[in-house]
Amino acid sequence: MKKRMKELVGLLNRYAKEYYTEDSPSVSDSEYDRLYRELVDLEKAYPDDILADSPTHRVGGLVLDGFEKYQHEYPLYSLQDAFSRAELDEFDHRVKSVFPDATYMAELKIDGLSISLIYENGQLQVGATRGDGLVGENITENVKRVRDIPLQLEQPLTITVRGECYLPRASFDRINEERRENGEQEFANPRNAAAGTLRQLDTAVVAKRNLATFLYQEASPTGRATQDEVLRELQNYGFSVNNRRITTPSMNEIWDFIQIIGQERDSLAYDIDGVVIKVNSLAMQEELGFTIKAPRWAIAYKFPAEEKEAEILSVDWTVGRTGVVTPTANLTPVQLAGTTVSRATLHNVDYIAEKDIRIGDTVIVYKAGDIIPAVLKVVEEKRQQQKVMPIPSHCPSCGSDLLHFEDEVALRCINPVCPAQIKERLAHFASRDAMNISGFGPAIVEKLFAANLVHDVADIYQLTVADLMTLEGVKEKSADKLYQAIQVSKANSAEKLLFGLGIRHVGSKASRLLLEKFGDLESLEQADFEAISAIDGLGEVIAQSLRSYFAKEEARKLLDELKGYGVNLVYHGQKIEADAELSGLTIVLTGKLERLTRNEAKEKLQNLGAKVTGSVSKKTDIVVAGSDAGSKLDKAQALGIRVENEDWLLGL
Ligand code: 0OW
Repeated sequence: MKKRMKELVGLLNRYAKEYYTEDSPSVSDSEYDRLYRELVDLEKAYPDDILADSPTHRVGGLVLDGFEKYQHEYPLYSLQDAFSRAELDEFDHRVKSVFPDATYMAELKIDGLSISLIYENGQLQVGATRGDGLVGENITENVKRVRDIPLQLEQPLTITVRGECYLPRASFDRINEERRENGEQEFANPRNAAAGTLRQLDTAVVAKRNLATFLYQEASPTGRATQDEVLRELQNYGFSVNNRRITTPSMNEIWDFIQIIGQERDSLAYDIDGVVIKVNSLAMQEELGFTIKAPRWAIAYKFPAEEKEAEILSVDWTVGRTGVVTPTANLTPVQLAGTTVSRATLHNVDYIAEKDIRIGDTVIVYKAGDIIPAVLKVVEEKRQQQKVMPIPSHCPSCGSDLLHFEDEVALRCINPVCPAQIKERLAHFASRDAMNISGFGPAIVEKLFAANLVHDVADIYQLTVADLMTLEGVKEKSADKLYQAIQVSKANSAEKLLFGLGIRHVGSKASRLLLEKFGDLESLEQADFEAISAIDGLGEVIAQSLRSYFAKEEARKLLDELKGYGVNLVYHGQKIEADAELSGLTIVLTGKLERLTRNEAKEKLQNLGAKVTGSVSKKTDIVVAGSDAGSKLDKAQALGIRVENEDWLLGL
């Protein structure tokens, strides 16, 4: 029986690949279904013999109750953006000043979401989202239902690969058609639809939607010398790889390619938002290294935003969590970048004054990337007798006087108990990159606040299931789930709590750096201005903002309350000791290491307090040179910089 099952799986996978990727099925649907049913019957009769790459894994629904976190072995980086030829030339100059003979690879920038696929001995083990680049979500069950992702490779390889998962436009239109019919909210664009689908807890939904991928990177060590070879290798492994690409040393040729793609863009079967340009040689990539979030050897040219004319019908003023009051224009609906736009931001009062934007004006609206649409300028020649835009003098939420500080563009409500600000603060606290309390979105916050059940974030932890069930539309099951999500959030690592407090200028990256240094929130609360501003990557603005936040009595009280409810204030990651052996030293790695990977070496040095950079300069304290080290070693010797080898590193 096992033989017949193997035969059927082989046939069915081949036919499916022909059907989904080459659009040239060699059998009829009924023949495919007959073979498929024979396999299902055999798998029912011999469940222990079900093969790992059987197509029956790709259908049917398990309903998960959440996604586990997945710690990436190899970080996923983002890309620096370029919006002009001049910025590409700057990139070209930076690269050619280190490698005059560099050749580039230009690939389409698929507008989907990044996924990471981990295979062991040829078998798909994990599919994960990018998350913040270090920790993503484990979405393996959903990834198995993306038909062009192989469940089993031909060779028993152990590799980690990255690519973009996207929704073809045709499937996007079909799905929105369905959603329109059964009164659901339509997806704004294919990228949101792909993200929404992959984060579905009901995997049967994923199987129904025709998600697809284009792979572009091998993250695990590859024996290949260039990106071009990597793409060919990925194709040989059975992955979908996008073939619209060129390799050339000339930025002129890249620019011509970009123009051609710009013309072809609307006729592609999927959305792209630009062209990714990478140094082709992997050895050169390694030498050029990374900034804190993106490689120095790659850049994304983003196509310019599409623009349309529209009329301003009215303006809404909304209060954000820091009290900033933001103007948003309601427009006559226009089609922009594949979506219907009827609102666009006017940024702030200075922007309105500068451009003299008035209600009734015809304006140019544009949509750049995934920021919300914005009003660019007024079409002067269409102006009639519109009156100047009335600027509110009182907060639309609490009625307090609004202030417009000299050194700020924003209009601000400074009432600390302004309802709109409290609600925004609560929603931010529960958001994904903060305490990640699933189900605790703006709608729930609205109801809790209206019911006088919460006023500050600590109140969240005194809510009972009974409290939650008093909310309109909240039944026992969802009250329970929400209550559990709140309790689970107490165990978060403290950088998520710090970010959730919404202290001005303290974002999620700064929160991680601060907790790495101080280890827990109470030590941070005691830390002085100098200690904070001395942290690499932070500065005086953040230090000042933290000092003034913690100087207030209610901040101290809030921490005590949260601690009293059992909320964790301690960082779970590796704390870097202040007196660590290498603290304050700037170190550069170059050349090939025998026993450590580049990332392991970098992590070891960072955990000892060193700052690891990609290029040698006067500020460099130590260069660690492996075998056949390149120009950086020469530069270090020329500058008389201390040079160490891998043994020194291992001995730390
Ligand atoms: N969206 C894409 C794409 C691509 C990675 C390799 C290391 C850093 C960027 O088509 N073709 N190539 C890369 O190369 N990245 C892409 O997408 C990235 C992933 C995260 C941000 C960008 O969307």
